[in-house]
Amino acid sequence: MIWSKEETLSKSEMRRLQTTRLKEVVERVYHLVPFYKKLFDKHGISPDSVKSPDDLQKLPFTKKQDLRDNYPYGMFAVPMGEIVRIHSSSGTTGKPTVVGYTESDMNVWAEVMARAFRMGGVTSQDIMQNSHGYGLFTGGLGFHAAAEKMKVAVIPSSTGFTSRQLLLLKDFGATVLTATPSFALHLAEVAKNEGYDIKRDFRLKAGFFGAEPTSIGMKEEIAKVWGIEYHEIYGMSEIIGPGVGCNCTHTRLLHFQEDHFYPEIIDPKTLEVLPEGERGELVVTTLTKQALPLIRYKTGDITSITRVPCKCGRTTARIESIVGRSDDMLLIGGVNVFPSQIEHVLSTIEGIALHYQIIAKKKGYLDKLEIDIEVDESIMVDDVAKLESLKSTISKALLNSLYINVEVKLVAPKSIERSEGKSVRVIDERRK
Ligand code: DLL
Repeated sequence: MIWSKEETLSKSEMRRLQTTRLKEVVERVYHLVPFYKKLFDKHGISPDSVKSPDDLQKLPFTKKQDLRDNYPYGMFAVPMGEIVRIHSSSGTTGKPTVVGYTESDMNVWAEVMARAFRMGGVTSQDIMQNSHGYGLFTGGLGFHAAAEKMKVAVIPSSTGFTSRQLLLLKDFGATVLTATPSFALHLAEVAKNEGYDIKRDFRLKAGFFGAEPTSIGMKEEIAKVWGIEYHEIYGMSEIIGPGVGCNCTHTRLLHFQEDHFYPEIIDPKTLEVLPEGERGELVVTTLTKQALPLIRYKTGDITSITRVPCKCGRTTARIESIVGRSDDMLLIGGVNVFPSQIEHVLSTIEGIALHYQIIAKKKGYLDKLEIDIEVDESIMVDDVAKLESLKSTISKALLNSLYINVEVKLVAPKSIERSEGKSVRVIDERRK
């Protein structure tokens, strides 16, 4: 079941639509957003020199810092009277990034989310428990508004209150769960501890998870414990929120809603556009956004793109799951390490739980990586020989796959703090 005809356009039809929309957005930003007028003038670019997506490469990038410099509303292209919703993302430093939506933007958002829901077979017969945080984070209200528009009964349970969430999940009979992957795993863990029989007590058939890089192992674990079809959903507030990409049942790659968001993959160092299939930083130009149109927005997310058609019949470009953020990447003694690579290795090892914390430190002049990992409850914490052998297995597996020595510390079950929203897996003590 495919939600809209734009998902099945031929390459030339898609290109024509993107070209028309691109020309419009470039004109709009030049005339309506002083930041873009100044930027284009500085680079000697006139809006009418952009005639197709091939010309995008002439245009400069927009960075998160530009939004911060124009805090809060300086990048908006419409008067406040047309804004119907404001969200923001907290970021790690300084001021939040503020994003706004017109009514038309809200419709686009609901449309791309509806496409995603349809990829997971969601219909108006479903009941969706939305365990994303409600508030400035786009996860809560983004899922909520789209579900309502599709006439899906939505339970706005938000995050936290895990025992109560489980009670609702069971008694209200949700068939679809949406949450961050780490919260979905935490819910399953608490369900087991509280004596629920997951297969018998719950009616879930599918789940939509995203907002944080997640290894294949962790996705499989979530699908298995809940007995559901796992759908990954991608997005970011600046582009619209969740719904920019999602995988259908035929692929792990995420269908990218390229009639609304034009994707490019660039080399994060040289900033050159990379050929299809090569991994680099995702850059997005919004093609239909009214309130906050962005030209060549550097997302910081590392992925690759393919235009090979999918078996499901959708023709949209697909991206691989986000490997990590370029600013999340740890440089350990000159070796690039993404937390998701570490998680992938951990997910292949028996005897540990997927709850861990990565700590980067300096020892003298050298970088050191430490990982604290919870042992599985089945392991006796006083079985020293077993623990030593487990530690050695983990260190060897990490060395083989990442080419770095990692100091592994096994910690007691449930000793690492659980997250209700996006998990913080990495502490980089070198930044202090
Ligand atoms: O996280 C929107 C969202 C909500 C997506 C719920 C999916 C589900 P922000 O808070 O602005 O928006 O954070 C955006 O989160 O640049 C990525 O680094 C990361 N991210 C989002 N989806 C994924 C994903 C929401 N599927 C930032 N895999 C993005 C990995 C993701 N990382």
